[in-house]
Amino acid sequence: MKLYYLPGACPLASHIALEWIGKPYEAQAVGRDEMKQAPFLELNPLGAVPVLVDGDLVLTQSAAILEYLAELNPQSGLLPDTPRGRAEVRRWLGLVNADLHRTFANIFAAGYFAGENEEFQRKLTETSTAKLKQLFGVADKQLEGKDWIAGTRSIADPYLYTVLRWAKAKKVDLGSMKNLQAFYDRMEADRGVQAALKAQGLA
Ligand SMILES: N[C@@H](CCC(=O)N[C@@H](CS)C(=O)NCC(=O)O)C(=O)O
Repeated sequence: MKLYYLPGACPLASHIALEWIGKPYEAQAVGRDEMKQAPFLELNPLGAVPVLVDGDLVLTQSAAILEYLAELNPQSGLLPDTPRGRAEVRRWLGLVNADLHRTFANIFAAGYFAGENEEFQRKLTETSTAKLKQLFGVADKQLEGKDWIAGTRSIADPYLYTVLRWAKAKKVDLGSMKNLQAFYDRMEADRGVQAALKAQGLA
């Protein structure tokens, strides 16, 4: 099984999940230019990571990869065994993948979405930052009295950690969100998280 990644980008979530699962895997860094050219485009026509290759399966999309890894490895406990438990995990995975990650894209690629006009870019970054704070606020509230976003450790946690790293890099002020800060600190202290960060050259 092989995971293609760009250091610090969204595949970090799958990388941490692979560490938590504890079975052998390969991780292959891909450069930004390499992603937009053959042969990588044959793996993912969108020219993006993550890509997970498992035998003849070439899987893209973080949420699909994370669920696949969890379902292949039920002993990991990363996806609960009840419909309600799985729905909870998917709810928080959805918040991270479809809302937080998507909103960060506006900031990372402001020039792409807002065009050359710097004022449009500034406005897009400002409104997206405000939206991120609202979304992180929901996660912070959910974490009150909990160690993990869905109640038990799941595939949603490494993805939440990954976007929290982006919040720090982009100086999104989450200073008042104590539960998220405690979650971030717990994840930083985790051996699997440390191993994935080290493998990506981030620690
Ligand atoms: N919806 C996809 C998004 C994948 C994505 O945006 N990947 C980013 C890294 S976080 C990427 O490869 N960006 C390179 C680019 O689009 O040029 C997912 O959830 O996996």
